Amino acid sequence: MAISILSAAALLAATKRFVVGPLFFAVPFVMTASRLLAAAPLLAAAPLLAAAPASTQAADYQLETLAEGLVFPWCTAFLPDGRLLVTERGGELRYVDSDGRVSAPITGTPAPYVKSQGGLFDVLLAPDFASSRTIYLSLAAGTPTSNTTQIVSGQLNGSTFNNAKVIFEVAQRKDTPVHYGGRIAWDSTGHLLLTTGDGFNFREEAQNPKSQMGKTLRMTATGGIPADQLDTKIAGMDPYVLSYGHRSPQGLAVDSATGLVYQSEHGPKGGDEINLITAGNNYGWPIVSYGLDYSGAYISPYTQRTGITDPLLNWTPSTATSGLAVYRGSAFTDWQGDLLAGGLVEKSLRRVDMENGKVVGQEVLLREVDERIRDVRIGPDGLIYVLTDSADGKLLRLSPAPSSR
Ligand SMILES: [Ca+2]
Repeated sequence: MAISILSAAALLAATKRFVVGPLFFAVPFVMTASRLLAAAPLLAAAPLLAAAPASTQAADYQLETLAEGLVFPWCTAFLPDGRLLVTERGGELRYVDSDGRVSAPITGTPAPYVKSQGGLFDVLLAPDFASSRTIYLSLAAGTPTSNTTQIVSGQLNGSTFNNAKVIFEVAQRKDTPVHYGGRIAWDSTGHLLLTTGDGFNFREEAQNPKSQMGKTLRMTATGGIPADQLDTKIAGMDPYVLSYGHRSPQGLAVDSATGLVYQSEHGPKGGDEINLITAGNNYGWPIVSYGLDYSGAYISPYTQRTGITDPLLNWTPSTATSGLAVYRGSAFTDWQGDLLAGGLVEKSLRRVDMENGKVVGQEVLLREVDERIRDVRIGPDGLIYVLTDSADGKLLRLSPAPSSR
């Protein structure tokens, strides 16, 4: 693949999510009546496309700070003994116990490439963790001029991580420290899913069938090609690819009740998306985007095109969506099947009200916390766990307010 040098200005733009500029068309697109009509069903389904937040019902939940002093925490996972694992982007993996005590770093974990958005990302337990002690870590790996997204497996034994093994890495390497993807999850068939980004400077790779960048990838627990890999119906498609046309996906969640796979990704300036992932589908980037420029005009004239799957919803302006969960649990009885999505820039947790596979409303939570939200997970107790994104990052827990129980 072509390697280009990312300028300091572009890096700043990538990091701070400033305007990226026109994708294909120098002349700003003006929304026409016909396009407005075409967009109407989506607008109706996603009433919060405008900047005004929906009602915040903080009284419905109570908030506890379980732990603080985490340095840019990225992901949390639940251990069978009641403790949690937390990754920090700088490369540390730690335990948090039920009293909120944060352990020293677990030793033996792989050293990520730490720069800008790069570092240690997700931690995921093997389904047989109780006997195998196997966990999976996703991370940025490599050097400033040649880096990629990796998955490393190993065994967690007390304060050490043993038998570290790279089971998969994105084949294409790049020279940018951004847009790694890096979310991992088990699908309903026991295969491993990985989101990958477009590397910011390589957005055409998201449409390149031979590239693993800008995709959702599906693999076996040891990083192989699944025997039942679904036919993507595209000649020459990389055999790991489940879906393509993604930009910077930082949320991935599998509904434990239905097996449906949801993914969230950052748009350029606006156009953040939640997608329902179907094998073989093209999600559009960079051919279509709901992203806008500062004038409010469309960057691309295309928000929809034949053969491209629409997002379930898009957020314009961007929330800078990060972390995604499907609520299944006994604590919030009215929220079954709803999506929860963190927002870094919006400093929010969005609850997306789902009914029969459709978005019927949204609620903006946690604005009172005034923190960038990096990750959201549902605990085995049905409570909602959230990580804030800062040098003094917090692990928060939401439970129903006593009055709403
Ligand atoms: Ca899209």
